[in-house]
Amino acid sequence: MISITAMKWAPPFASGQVRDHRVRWILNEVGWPYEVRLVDAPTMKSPGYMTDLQPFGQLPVLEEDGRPPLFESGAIVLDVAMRAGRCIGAEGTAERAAAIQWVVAGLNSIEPFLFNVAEVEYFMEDEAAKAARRPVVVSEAKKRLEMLEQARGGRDWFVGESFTVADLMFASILKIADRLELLGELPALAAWQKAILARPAHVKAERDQMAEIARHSPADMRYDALRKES
Ligand SMILES: N[C@@H](CCC(=O)N[C@@H](CS)C(=O)NCC(=O)O)C(=O)O
Repeated sequence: MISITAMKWAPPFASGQVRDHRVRWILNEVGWPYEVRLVDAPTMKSPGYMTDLQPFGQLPVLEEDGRPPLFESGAIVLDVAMRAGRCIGAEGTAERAAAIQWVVAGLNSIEPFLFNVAEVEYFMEDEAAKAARRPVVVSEAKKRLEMLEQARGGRDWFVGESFTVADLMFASILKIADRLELLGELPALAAWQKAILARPAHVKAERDQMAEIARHSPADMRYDALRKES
């Protein structure tokens, strides 16, 4: 049986966006059943977790009988799609290479720009520093998103003639942009994302994650225990 790690609780800005939703989504797309192992902060930062599951004390991690655990949401999405032979083009084809290329591009060339904005909005406390940095990171992120939309060129799918992990990854990454209100000037890209997110496999992934988070409270993450240790 496959098991994936997910957070017991996450703040409202992250609910529905914690990266295990990508893993749930691809597993739902290919129809593989899985269990969810909810973890708190001290568990993620424990030596056992970091040695055996995720060296950076983060999630998601996919565990499966008879295989070493796998971390990095992008790696897990690619691995599941390749093993299932679904949503990634046939082995050895240019279509598969392009799907991998776009997944890596999403993670490497788009997501970091969005996180620069997220960092300012959600984590910076100094209002003056925030006001100085916000226009710079917002402008850079918007430029990247415009380039992405150019590259999509109005197509329904990033690769070939059907849904692939490239579409999954971009629609997932664009959730961050949408919540940060960075898609307002790109209505066609926003509409494309909305259509991809309407896939039942995603709707279930997001709904399940949000329901688990709603059942818990910040106290369940035991951040206090982490602070006492440090
Ligand atoms: N590159 C990693 C990033 C993992 C990551 O940032 N996970 C976040 C949740 S979305 C996390 O575990 N945050 C808790 C922490 O860093 O303590 C991936 O895509 O899996």
